[in-house]
Amino acid sequence: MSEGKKMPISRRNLLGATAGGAALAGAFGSRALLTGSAVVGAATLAGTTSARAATGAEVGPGQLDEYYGFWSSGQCGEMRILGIPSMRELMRIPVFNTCSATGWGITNESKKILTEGLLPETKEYLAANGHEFPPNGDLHHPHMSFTEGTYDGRFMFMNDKANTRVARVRCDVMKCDKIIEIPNAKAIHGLRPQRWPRTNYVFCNGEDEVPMINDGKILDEPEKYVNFYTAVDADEMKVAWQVMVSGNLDNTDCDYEGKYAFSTSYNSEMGMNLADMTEYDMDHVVVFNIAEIEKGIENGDFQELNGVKVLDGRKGQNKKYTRYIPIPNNPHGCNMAPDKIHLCIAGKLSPTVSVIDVRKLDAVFNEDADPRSVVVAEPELGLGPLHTCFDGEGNAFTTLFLDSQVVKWNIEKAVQLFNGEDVDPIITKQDVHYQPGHNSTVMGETLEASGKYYLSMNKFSKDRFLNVGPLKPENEQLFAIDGDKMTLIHEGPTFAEPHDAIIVDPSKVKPVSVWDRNDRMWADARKQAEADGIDLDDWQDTVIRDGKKVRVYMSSNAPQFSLESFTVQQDDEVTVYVTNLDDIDDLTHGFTMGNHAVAMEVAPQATSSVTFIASRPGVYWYYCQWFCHALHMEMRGRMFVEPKAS
Ligand code: RUQ
Ligand code: CUA
Ligand code: CA
Repeated sequence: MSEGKKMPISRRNLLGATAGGAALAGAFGSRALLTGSAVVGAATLAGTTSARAATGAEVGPGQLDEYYGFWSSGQCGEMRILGIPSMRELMRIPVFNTCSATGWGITNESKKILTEGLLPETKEYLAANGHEFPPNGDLHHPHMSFTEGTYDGRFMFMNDKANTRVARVRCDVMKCDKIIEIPNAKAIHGLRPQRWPRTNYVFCNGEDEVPMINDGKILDEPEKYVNFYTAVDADEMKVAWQVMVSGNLDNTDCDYEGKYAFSTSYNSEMGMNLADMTEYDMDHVVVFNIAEIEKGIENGDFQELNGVKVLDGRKGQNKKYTRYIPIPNNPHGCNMAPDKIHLCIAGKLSPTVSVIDVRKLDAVFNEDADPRSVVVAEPELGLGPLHTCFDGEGNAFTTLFLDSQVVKWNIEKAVQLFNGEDVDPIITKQDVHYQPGHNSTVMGETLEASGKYYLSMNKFSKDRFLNVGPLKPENEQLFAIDGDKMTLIHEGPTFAEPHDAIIVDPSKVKPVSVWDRNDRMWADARKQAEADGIDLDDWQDTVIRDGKKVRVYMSSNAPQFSLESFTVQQDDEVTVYVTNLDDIDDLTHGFTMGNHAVAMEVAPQATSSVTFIASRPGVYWYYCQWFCHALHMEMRGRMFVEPKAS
């Protein structure tokens, strides 16, 4: 191998816990290592169709899937819904992106959600750059709300690393209803809803540290850099509190008791470059004591920063809010096992997973026990461990990025090994293609975890698909788990770039097929209609002039808009409200105004609105953009813009 020349030691030794950090990072990123560990054309490729049938995972045409999959789309900024085990993509839910099909980022209803949670200084920045809201997002971690340790089907929560935002999607209609920007923190990465007693908080990691007063006066004084851990009130979608921490934050999880939350940090060094960030052999996991933090808020032990109550949980503050547990080495994944006891921290640059017994945390907080005393196992599993998921039977699956494998191992045996017993916790290793990041099992992050299917979200697809140019898709593989056997039943490309996914039993999620006419999504439209004397629940064909503002109310019934045409004056600000009066399953209409950059979805019984300036005189056709009827093409009408009197 070519890296052998540069570093005359084997990469397995090199990645052992004792090697120097910077050297490790060099090896981790090296091109040669990346390609060297790929298993090209492995036997697992063959016969996935028959494998699917053999494992009972075949989903024929017209058959429904067993499970929902809720998918991140990374830098595409949307959430996706897949069917498991077919891996068919069922829907895309726009969140941090814009969407031409649904009008997300175009309609007044979506623009309100995209803008109302932005900080004033962000709005100023965006205005200076010709935006109303960030046109991009980077959605890594979608997770469902919990009640008593399992999914309750109310909401999905997700992060935007790119613009430091947190969003919520309503699971009844599968639409985003809230997006907030998090003050103080930079780059929200890890995100996890509280499990117990219910999701009162959504825990959010700020990945990037910045000077405490970030006003352009401080650059190279790392001691003045801080990082923020944020708890968002899940019902209100407002920041409840923040804790200032030492080191940066990567991934987060919490326990099954509502007592502790946890964050991994790969930069305990507070380094500003790669060499510095990998200097120490040990980084840490920060443990947050929820009850003590709430007490601290109550007792006024906080400072107010940009409207947020911020507690000081930095190292050496000797307060009860946080503890720092040393963990090797630039750790990444942070995953709580459904046994309610074991927290698994993936070592990334260390070939180990550090297992923390959360029952031992009380002693660390109350009796100042040695923080490392909570580590009850640290099995060596392979190279580049990133994330762990669980089967509900005491076993864990950890992705090995560098080895391009998943390792299935037994938690209890790992504890026994740590205690000096002669046991091997590793059950099996399975090749995947290639370089896996996240993984998931069915209901794996809940008390109802099952090992039925295993999802491997691989970062590289290389030679697995027809070449589509320099930019390659990612590759996702689904395995059926039967005892200790893992059988590949699906692999398929995905566009940029699913990071994380959860697999949810359909008994937890009950979306509607037709909107409630009183839904709060269009409360503003309803208010305006009332003021204008319009009944939004009935046939509408009214144009209201209000100075330079014109409000056009129309309803739709397949295959017709109630207004065949309407007339406005040049430079009027026109708002079109369309209400879909059809209440039949799957009868969505749309509204597209030709050459006006206006398009939106209007699902059964929904109201949507859009506002634009009619700056060009002439005739413009509007049409229904969702195929709804045999006469769908005929579902159109004209806007007539009269020229300004000169
Ligand atoms: S992180 S590959 Cu953005 Cu979820 Cu681990
Ligand atoms: Cu209505 Cu197409
Ligand atoms: Ca480090």
